[in-house]
Amino acid sequence: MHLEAVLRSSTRHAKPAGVTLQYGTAGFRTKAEHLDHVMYRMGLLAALRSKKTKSVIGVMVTASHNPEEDNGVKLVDPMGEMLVQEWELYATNLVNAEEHELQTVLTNIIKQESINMQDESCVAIGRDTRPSSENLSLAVIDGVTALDSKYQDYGLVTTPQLHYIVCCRNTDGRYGEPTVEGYYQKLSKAFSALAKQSPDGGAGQKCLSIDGANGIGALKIKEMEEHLKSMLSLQLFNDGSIGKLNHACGADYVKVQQKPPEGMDLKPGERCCSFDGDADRIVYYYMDSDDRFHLLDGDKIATLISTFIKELLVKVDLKLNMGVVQTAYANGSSTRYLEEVMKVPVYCAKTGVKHLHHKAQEFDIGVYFEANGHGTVLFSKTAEEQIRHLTSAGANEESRKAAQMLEHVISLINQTVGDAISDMLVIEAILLLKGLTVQKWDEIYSDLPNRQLKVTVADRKVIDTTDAERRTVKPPGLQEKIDELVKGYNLSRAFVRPSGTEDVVRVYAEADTQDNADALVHEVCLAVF
Ligand code: 16G
Ligand code: ZN
Repeated sequence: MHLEAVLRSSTRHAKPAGVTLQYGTAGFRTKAEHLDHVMYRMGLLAALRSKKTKSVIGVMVTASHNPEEDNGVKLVDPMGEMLVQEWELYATNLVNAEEHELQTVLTNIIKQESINMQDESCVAIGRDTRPSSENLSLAVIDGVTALDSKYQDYGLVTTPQLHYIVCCRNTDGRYGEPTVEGYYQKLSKAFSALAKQSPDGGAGQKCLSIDGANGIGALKIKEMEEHLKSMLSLQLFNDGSIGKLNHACGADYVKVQQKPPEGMDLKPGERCCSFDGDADRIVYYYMDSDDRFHLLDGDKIATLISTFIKELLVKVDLKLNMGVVQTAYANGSSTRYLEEVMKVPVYCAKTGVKHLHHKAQEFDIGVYFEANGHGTVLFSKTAEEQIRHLTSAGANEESRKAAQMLEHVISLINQTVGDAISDMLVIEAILLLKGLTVQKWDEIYSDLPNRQLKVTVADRKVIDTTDAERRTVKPPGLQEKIDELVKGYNLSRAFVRPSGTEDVVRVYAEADTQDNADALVHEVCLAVF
């Protein structure tokens, strides 16, 4: 075993004694200056995971929508999915081991997983545009090479691009070419094929304004745009040239604040969208002629996409089951619309992509979106095969055409993880094909007014939840209090949950009016103290 080399290099990435972190919902996340040892050790763990799975493993350096001063790291498993849960525990143990314990913790993982250290390994590394990301990714590389593992540094990529690349590398190119260029080609080809089917070939569609959150998404959408040629007219704001990453902009800001980002010139009726800091989330919005802001969040996106797919499924006459997965944050109106009007089964999962992704895998076609704009569509092997078969063997022209459209949607959607660029292209294609304006899309159903706040408490772990985070079981009496408060309003709902990424408790409420939603959320906040 080469652990001597590991320990030697570790002195260059020494862990400050006493610091502890947890591999949370989206990996490790904290102030960038506390992450050097974490990166080094995640490099080690990625190499071990690669040996164990005999596959390429991804390491993404990013803190997504969090402030520019923060950073973080997450591992990507062979098929481009999130790291399996059992290894999250190894990650936490490895990162929290003091220097003198490092060897023991590593040896334990190797033993427990029966890893053959002679096996080959390879790690794919990507990073966002944060000033700290480059050095932190070098620390990852030090960890990877300390275990004699191979690596490929993909440099500046969006999180979903790295997930895509990892999946391609492990499926012999069946998912696509494992490069950023291959990603652009796959997506632009599929988008073009869909756009061509629209009544006027897309000529009538107005320009889309994009808020790039001053991050990696802005950089990459410029590259994507070159591949899209004139098929889609885009105008980019917050491209990183002046503004600070995620500062008063980006998908999270727009969703939580329920207002447009700064740095964007919004004209009434214009279709706009915001990416988050690593481009795995997207939300749409527009201003109406009365200067009122309208948000089309992950729930509206899920509704648009699942309705479109369901209509195509009817045309191809395939009995594939489709389900939509949401979280507790899903607007009550969206759930009602999907279940009652669309007759699509809806499931609620815990917050965090891995939970939604996992649930969505149970269906032939699983559509999952968090209200915050993270989501995608998963097609089972059976679904893909049946659809492909019908592209040539469909009963009639209409069915063949619908099957072809579904096939292009399969190519256009990033099935490994939510992807702002890919989701944007799917949405734009649907709007084109259906001849929908953003206003018409918005009118499909009306959101219940809602508000979310965060409360800082001494220990967020005193709150424990059940029923996909919709009810609390601890501390005693809290749920009864919330139930009582909710009763005071119409069409109301509220829940509290400990954040998985910050040291806070999140509180969400919805009700018939914005005033009532605001009043309810404040009352529930007080009950949490
Ligand atoms: C992470 C999750 C996101 C979730 C958010 C909730 C991934 C890739 N990202 O950003 O899906 O909505 O955490 O944060 O899983 P919270 O627990 O702090 O509310
Ligand atoms: Zn993100």
